[in-house]
Amino acid sequence: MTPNAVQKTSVTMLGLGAMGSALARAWLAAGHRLTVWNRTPTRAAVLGAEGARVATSAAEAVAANTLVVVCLLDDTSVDEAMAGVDLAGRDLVNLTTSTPAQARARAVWAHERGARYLDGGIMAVPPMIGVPEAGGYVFYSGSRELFERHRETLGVPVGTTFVGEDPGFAALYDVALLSGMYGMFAGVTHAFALIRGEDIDPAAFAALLADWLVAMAPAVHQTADRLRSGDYTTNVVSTLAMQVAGTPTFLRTAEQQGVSAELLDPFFALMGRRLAEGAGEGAGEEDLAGVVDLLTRRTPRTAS
Ligand code: FVH
Repeated sequence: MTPNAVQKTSVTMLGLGAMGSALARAWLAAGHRLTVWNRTPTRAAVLGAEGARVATSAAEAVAANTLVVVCLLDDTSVDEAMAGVDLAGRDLVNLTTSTPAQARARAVWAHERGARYLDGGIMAVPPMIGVPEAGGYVFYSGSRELFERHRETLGVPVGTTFVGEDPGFAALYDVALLSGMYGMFAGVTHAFALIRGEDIDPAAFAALLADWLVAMAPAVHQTADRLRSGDYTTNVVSTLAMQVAGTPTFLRTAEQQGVSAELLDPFFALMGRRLAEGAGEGAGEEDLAGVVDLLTRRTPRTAS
């Protein structure tokens, strides 16, 4: 290190699964001093051979550095790994996938133990870590001051996006984006099932399907505009009435192809209900934005 070089922040990493190991390697590669701990020691030994200091317990790893990053399987494993560990004065950054309620409870839990807290939701898979051009990032929420203090260090493995001081927001954004992804995967699964038994090249079909999904992606922004303005009917191109009228064609096609419609049925049922219940309010002239409100009204909030 040159005399004027600023010492890079030392990091403690708890959890060396696929994601934790990728994060750890990125900090090591960038020249951060790293202390690691993993429940199964062999995984930590691999990182030790690459230059990390290996702690023999979570408590020892947490004691080593102020900045402690946690990336474990789930919220229960965080409880188990951190049981009895002294967190006083630590800056705890929890990248374990959680529900918003779990993240909020974890923030309270950390504060009660004298730690500052940031929650994170990772929008990347391990091969995207340390590869800026891959476009991965982590949603952060909780203490903005803590985020700003560690923004540079947290940005080493993957991009950072702060989404608010509510510690549950990173988890909420994470789960919301992944829910959109699963909806897309459900449609893709059904589409491939429809052509599965035919003399159609899946690769050629995939090119058409991928292009179609990209062409439809701007509908996400149109939905946002409608939810913001409350105007669900201006400039509607494909009305709900027209789309509901078309659903039997989709269901009959599935039947003719010997494909279960169980992925389509729930969404079609919601579309039909919005049309029926909102008939007096002109729901037939809407597109699909009204279904968002239908879901919101009918889904109870749960505690965790
Ligand atoms: N991998 C992915 O594609 C996704 C991408 C988006 C974000 N997720 C979330 O990241 C968290 C960690 O995921 P991971 O891929 O590292 O998961 P695993 O490779 O299965 O490693 C799990 C680690 O958790 C440790 N662990 C599990 N239970 C306990 C426990 N009771 N006490 C202490 N540690 C525990 C496990 O240890 P070991 O099995 O090696 O002993 C691993 O270190 C996760 O929230 C994803 O949703 C990843």
